[in-house]
Amino acid sequence: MIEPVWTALAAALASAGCQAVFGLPSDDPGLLDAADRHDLLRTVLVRDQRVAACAAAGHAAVSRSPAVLAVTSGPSVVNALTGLLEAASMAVPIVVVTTRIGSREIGRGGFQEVDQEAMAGPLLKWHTLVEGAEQVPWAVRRAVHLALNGRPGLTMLVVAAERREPDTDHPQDAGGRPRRLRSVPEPADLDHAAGLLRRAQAPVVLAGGGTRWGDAGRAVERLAEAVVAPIFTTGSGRGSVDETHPLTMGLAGLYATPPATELLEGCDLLLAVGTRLEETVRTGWEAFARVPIVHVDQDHAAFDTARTSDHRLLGDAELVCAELAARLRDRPPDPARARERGERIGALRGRLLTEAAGDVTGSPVRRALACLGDVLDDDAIIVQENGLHDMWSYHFPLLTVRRGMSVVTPGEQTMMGFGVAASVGAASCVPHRQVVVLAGDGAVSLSMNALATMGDLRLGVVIVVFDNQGFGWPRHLRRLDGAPAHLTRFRAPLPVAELARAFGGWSATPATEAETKEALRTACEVAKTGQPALVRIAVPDDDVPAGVDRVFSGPGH
Ligand SMILES: Cc1ncc(C[n+]2csc(CCOP(=O)(O)OP(=O)(O)O)c2C)c(N)n1
Ligand SMILES: [Mg+2]
Repeated sequence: MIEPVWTALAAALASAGCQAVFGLPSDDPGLLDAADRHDLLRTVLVRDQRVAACAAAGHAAVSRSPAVLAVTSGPSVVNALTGLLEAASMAVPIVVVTTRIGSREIGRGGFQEVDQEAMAGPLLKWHTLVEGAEQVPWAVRRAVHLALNGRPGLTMLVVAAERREPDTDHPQDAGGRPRRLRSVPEPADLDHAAGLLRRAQAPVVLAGGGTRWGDAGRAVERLAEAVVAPIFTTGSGRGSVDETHPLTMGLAGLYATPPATELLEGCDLLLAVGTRLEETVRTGWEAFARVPIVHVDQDHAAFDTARTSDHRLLGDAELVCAELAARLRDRPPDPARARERGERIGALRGRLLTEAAGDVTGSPVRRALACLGDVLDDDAIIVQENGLHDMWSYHFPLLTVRRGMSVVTPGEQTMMGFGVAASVGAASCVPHRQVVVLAGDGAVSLSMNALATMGDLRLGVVIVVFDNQGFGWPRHLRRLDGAPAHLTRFRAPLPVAELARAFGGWSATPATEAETKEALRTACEVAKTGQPALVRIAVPDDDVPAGVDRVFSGPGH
């Protein structure tokens, strides 16, 4: 029998706007069973809680609605922690629902007793104990409200599903579906920022993950047009702006592609929107340390983290950008200077588009990305890892993200094994959209059971595996340090292609450019029929992404 508390939870989560519950069954019939019976909830059954957490993150990143992760006390919740660490770093809204052991067993060595609040605590914005069905509407509402608002993130409900007297004193849910609350700074603060942008000689706009909500990406574009400034994104901001827009220059920092780097180094004012200015953004950007920053974020904790900002605007990315753009349209920057700037940006973007891809014949990864660009749907979902070779995909315009596409990237943790698992969440919730994962063979080794789940759920995901028979990133660092690389080689390389087929999928190992094109085209067709399709690209060690080469191979290394 499903306890009333679980039925109440499923109903409350659905009415709070949650669409999917990720997990795998444990001992008691609980949330998964109740969600399975609920018409408005999709139950996504995986085989590993770590995959469930990444899948929930992938779902939340694409759907922009809070995902639900169902775990239980003990190894179940602990196994989810790595994925939750990444999800917290991505700032995606997830409500974790877990159980608690019986109260008489607490502290007495009870079965699967674990201090889950202490273990998950640093990753959570809030958690509470739920002791009965009557407490559920309030608890779910608050959990979803806090997951969605400010800097989005994780909340946890610990359900003690013991029969006890109903507590009639609990507030019932009367406020409707929780939504993101948006605000704007004081007019004087906006006026000051507009003045700084108007007077800057070489302003740069940087769009972070906070610009992926609402229509913030378009608002960023309009503001950049009014200022006449190039737009860069962070890894998690990618997808908010249309990279075919003439002011976009791809990613900043480690992932910046020359010659766009010249704009970053020549910048005299940085407008940072919805970003915590994480290390990958600051890496390989020398001018960053001294450039004045106007920082826009809806979370005051984002300010003065990696560096002190010069002017802080607390508010919603879309609304703040719209306010600033209106001010700049009313009183535009000096037209001669704006024209000059526009010409320089246009010329650099022209060089970026023609020079960056270069001759791709020596780089199987770049060649595969070039071929992939031809087969991506207008609303494709691209899911990224962060191994050595797949980092090429962070370099615009080797991959160009158009309006309508979505990108799911890991946050600052860059957990190996994130991508394939996250794609399960993306694909299971939007079955009509093309989902393409870019991953290394090491990452795919950690994703075996996610492949199995794709077979279970008939998820037509395209998986591009850059195979160097081992852990290329640590291998690269060892090579630079003159240390032996054998620790990073697999003695028994992963038979990725055979594995995909074993799990009911399709696979190919193309060698030439023509074969790569054909393999990716077929993979996309196969995926449409609900079959996972894996394309294995053999990669040599020296196919090192431009940013890594620039930053990690230069003087001092
Ligand atoms: C869980 C976890 N462990 C270790 C690392 C450190 N790490 C970063 S990339 C990498 C190797 C990834 O190998 P693969 O997916 O094959 O990509 P490659 O670097 O070979 O291109 C490792 C071990 C990590 N990011 N996450
Ligand atoms: Mg590898």
